[in-house]
Amino acid sequence: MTESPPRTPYTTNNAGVPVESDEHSLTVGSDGPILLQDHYLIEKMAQFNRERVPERVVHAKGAGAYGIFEVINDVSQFTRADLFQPGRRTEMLARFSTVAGEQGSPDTWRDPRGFALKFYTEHGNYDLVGNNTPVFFVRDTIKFQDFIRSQKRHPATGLRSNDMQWDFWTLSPESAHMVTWLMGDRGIPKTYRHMNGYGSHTYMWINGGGERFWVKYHFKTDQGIDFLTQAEADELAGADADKHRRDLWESIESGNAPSWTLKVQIMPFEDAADYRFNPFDLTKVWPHGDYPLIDVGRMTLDKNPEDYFIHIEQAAFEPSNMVPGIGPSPDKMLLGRLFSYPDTHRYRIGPNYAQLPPNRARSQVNSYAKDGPMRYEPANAARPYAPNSYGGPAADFQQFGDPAGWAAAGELVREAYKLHAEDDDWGQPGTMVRKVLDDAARERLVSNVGGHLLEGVTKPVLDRALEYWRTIDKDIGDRIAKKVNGG
Ligand code: HDE
Repeated sequence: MTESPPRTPYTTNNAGVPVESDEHSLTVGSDGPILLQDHYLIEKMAQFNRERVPERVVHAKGAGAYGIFEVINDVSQFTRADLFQPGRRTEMLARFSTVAGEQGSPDTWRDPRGFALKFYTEHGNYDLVGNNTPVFFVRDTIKFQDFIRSQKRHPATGLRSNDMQWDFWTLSPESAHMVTWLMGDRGIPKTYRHMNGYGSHTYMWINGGGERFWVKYHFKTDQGIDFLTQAEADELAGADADKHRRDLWESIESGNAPSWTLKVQIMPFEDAADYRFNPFDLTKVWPHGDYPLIDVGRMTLDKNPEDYFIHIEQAAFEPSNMVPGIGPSPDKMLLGRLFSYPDTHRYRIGPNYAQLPPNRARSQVNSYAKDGPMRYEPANAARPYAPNSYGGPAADFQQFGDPAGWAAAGELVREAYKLHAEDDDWGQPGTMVRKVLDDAARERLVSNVGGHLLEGVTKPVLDRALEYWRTIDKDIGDRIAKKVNGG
């Protein structure tokens, strides 16, 4: 054998055994048959065939980065959550995404954007899994799966269908507020850096004295809101399908770290019952005049993932990860999500997903979980059961327990929420169109909706869609009808 020094690094197989060639299969003679004993060739092919995990059933296309959250204002009167205490800096992970598009779909399709955050706090991971909109299309979990299917591909053609989308939306009037957001400028952010993030749901904060408050989260982009017109987005969808992922990566890589300022709205616990809107209805916002924004902190994303698949494709966000000082609310959508996310992670990336690098808590994990595929951290208890007399972990309600939530009573029913004084499906979208949008934004809304309806939306759906918009705002509805009817 030649005495040349060993190459470093040298190629090995998955077991660390040096391989003999990166380029030639083992054969009988240079032109002969390939041999079954070519273990490395077989390993390469078998591994390749198993490289995919199922993509997320929604929010499949996205981008993410690590960063830091730092408190800038004392809100400890409202919550004892560790990450929101004065002076705290907490490492975090963020993932932004579209909703309906598959993994290879364009970043610039019109769609809400996911705004998923994981904070590695002293008391475990706190996950706030929101969108770039403060509201959502439906208000009961049981309709979510139907909603998503109406946004994806027609079962016969395998094509997306505007007719399916408007058929669902016009038969679900609660969608009007979110559809107004979606079809306006916020439906296609210029980049992930130029959009706000919202917790959307109402959550509960609990302070050190056990007092409860209702809270809504607003992450205001420090880059300023900016959007793409439909024409710009259509052009980019062809020119660069990964535009938003590229922008986030390159801005962080060049040291231009994007940041967002977290503000919250706080509602006293007792206000909820008689508030003019149902404060737990995810299709409604709390007007800022009723509950003004309060500064909390700043999140800055300054570190790109070393490996996209490990850190972003396998990232597992779950609204059920709530730490002491933070709890759920009676929002039917939130309560459904508390089940769904861990369920989807167990299916998509396995029962031990919490041990993967992006999901591993940075604080001590003393759970009694053990075994299961791909487990590699030992259960950290001498005995795999509680209670035990061998010093195993024991729950400490005294230190970490929060009030159990809220009072509930009544017969078991399947009904819509009881209406509050100003609850209806058209008031808030109408206010948005008339008071929040300016003339130019209204014009773009008319153009976006008209253009969307002209692509394959047919009677009776088309007639319902025009009525839907006239009910939101008569003038806007008439202008859309004029555009659709060739006016
Ligand atoms: Fe999701 N959602 N969702 N969603 N969602 C998922 O979990 C679900 C909803 C959101 O970057 C899934 O990991 C239900 C609202 C984001 O990894 C799934 C309901 C909001 C992401 C799921 C909703 C969101 C998801 C699929 C109705 C904003 C991507 C993949 C009650 C407040 C997170 C996954 C990431 C992902 C369930 C509605 C945001 C299927 C049942 C409302 C940002 O579990």
